[in-house]
Amino acid sequence: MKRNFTTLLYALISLVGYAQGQSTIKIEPGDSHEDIIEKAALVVPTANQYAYKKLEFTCFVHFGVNTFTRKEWGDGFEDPQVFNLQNLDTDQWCRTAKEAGMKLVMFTAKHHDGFVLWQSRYTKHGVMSSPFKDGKGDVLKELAASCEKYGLKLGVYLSPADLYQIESEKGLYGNLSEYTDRVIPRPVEGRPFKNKSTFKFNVDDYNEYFLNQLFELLTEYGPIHEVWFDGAHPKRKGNQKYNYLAWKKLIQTLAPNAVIFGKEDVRWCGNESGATRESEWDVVPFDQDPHHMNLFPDLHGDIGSREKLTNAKYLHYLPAETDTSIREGWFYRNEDEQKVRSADDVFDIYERSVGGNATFLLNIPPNREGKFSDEDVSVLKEVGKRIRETYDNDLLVGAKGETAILDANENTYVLGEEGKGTYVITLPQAITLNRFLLQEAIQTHGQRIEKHALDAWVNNKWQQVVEGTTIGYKRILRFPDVTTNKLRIRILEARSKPSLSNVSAHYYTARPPQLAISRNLKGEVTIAPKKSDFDWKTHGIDVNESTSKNLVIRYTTDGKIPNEKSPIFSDSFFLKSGEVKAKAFEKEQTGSLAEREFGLVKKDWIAKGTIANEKNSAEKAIDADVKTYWNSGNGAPELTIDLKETKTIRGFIYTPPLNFKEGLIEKGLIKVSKNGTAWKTVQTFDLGNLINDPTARKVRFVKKAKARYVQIISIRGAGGSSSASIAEIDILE
Ligand code: FUL
Repeated sequence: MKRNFTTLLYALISLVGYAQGQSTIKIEPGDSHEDIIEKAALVVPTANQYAYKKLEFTCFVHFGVNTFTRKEWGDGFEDPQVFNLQNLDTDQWCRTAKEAGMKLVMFTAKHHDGFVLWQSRYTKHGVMSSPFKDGKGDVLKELAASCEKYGLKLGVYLSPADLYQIESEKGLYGNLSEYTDRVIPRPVEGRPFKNKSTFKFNVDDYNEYFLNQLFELLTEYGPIHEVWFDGAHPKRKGNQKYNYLAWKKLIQTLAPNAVIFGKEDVRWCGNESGATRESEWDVVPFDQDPHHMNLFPDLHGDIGSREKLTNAKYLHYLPAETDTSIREGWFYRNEDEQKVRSADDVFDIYERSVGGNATFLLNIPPNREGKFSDEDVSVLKEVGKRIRETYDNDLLVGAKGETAILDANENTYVLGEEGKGTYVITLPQAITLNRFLLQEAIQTHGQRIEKHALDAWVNNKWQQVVEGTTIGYKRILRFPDVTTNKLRIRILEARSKPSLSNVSAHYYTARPPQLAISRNLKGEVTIAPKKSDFDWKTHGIDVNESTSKNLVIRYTTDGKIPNEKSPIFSDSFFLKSGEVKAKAFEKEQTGSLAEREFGLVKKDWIAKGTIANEKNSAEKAIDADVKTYWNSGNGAPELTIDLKETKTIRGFIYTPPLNFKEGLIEKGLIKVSKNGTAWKTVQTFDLGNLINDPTARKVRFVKKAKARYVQIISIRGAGGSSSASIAEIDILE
């Protein structure tokens, strides 16, 4: 009886839900696991979230004092004079973003250093005190105008962490000020607002400052479509709390179409390297009602499978955003050392993120000329071209089957049976495809499909081409070329009745694969196609088998770009130290450049340091395996390495552990010695954003040093950690 009643109730909820956009559903005491899964199938995005999902590909722009100081994280002590911007071409940013197929620009109006890039009334630490247009410039204003000109939406990143407000004498961050009723915006003489709304909140000084600035950003730069709250904090002070519920009230009133990142509208995907989940669920379990929550912890790993929903108190629609940078690091540093992702790489992330039910936010950091650099521009143009050539051309045009999924209309859909559905598509003539795109009717039915497969009619029988898990807003299946005149989609597992709204077939002209360069402990270098490019080959197909027999890999070790005359890589070779560059050549095509710098061979080195346990011993820092790491535990956070011979060294590469967040060396010191007793300090170093972006960091010495012994000492661990950890240390000759 209960079953029938609940079914009826859900049918009702579902009807009401569809009409109202039920993006959060409460779990009632007594709801069984089955009931929870049925409820999960009813959670739909809000209108703002749905519009946001449709943006698909968006542009992050990190710009500020760090662009000029060449640092990853500023410290709040920057003199505004360093922001010596002579030229600014926001039209070029927007033109490029548009050509790449991006739909929104997300701008760092204030990063963690606290320097503001608009004419704020509430601080002097920003463009108003810089040489840029004699203190009259407003980067956000110019960007907003360019966005309008190119038909792009605008988003603002306002960092809650604010080192200027932490470090400066009269800084407001964590100043222990009283919570009192305050009117937002606080009037400033001679600078009236056109927008006359006011708000009253019971907040402290820093929250008031933050709200005043949000008010400026949301009312004076045209419609804002996304507000980005970064969870990263280089430092905290005075137990400063954030009154997010007040911030939200302001945003929802002043920018009613905006989604809020890092809170209850959009979530961080969990990494900054462009990694994507195999199953990206939009319906996430919560212990409390997310609409009343102030703090939103980052979510990692599996977050939405049936198992994860078991103990939910609330089910909430919370889509993922995949953010990564086109360059190493988030801010522009230089042209020669800071590597830029290839078009192959960006296109691959595009297919995995947009085609994996996430929104792709790619960072393009403008240079000190106020422009996107040429290399970044050419990569973006190429990516845009590939997206258009591949996805603007639907090979199913003229095909017969369920009209609702072939009509490219997001409002029509087919509803399957409970947990399954099979759809056959017949083509007027044979096509060759290697991409298949599927979309669920998430607007009305939410995300339901858990497993699906694509079959092709080949040699008079159905053959499974590929199998996938979740779909959601969009899934792009990638597989080797298949030629057929009949396709079949099978929904194999779903929560409730699956509802597909759109499918299309595409052909991507394969390029030579991206390459990965590695070196073992003995110094032997291997160059091979990068595995991640061959995701689809995890379905039983071997990488090397599928790589064309015509593929030739050529490489150099002299810094030159490999060409048709460079040596062919056939077997591993020994490299004492230096840089390897490689390219794949296949028929007339040349692949993208792979490059990697190696330090001295570490085979004979000896490393010493205190340890927390045997698993994380000192030699793990020099074993040429980034998956293992040294951790000092409670002992001194320092590691001493005996290179076994005296060398002239010019820097080092620090690789932090990937999945261990203790002891990441944010500020450190390097000492050298010729005999192991008399030590000389070479220099200190500062590395930012290690917790969220635990990638290898290169530190060049200002002056070369002679050393047989090298000591790395941690002065400050990320997040206040007192130990030191190293996955790998490489010493550059
Ligand atoms: C991180 C920040 O610390 C980085 O600097 C960058 O802004 C990135 C998008 O988020 O957490």
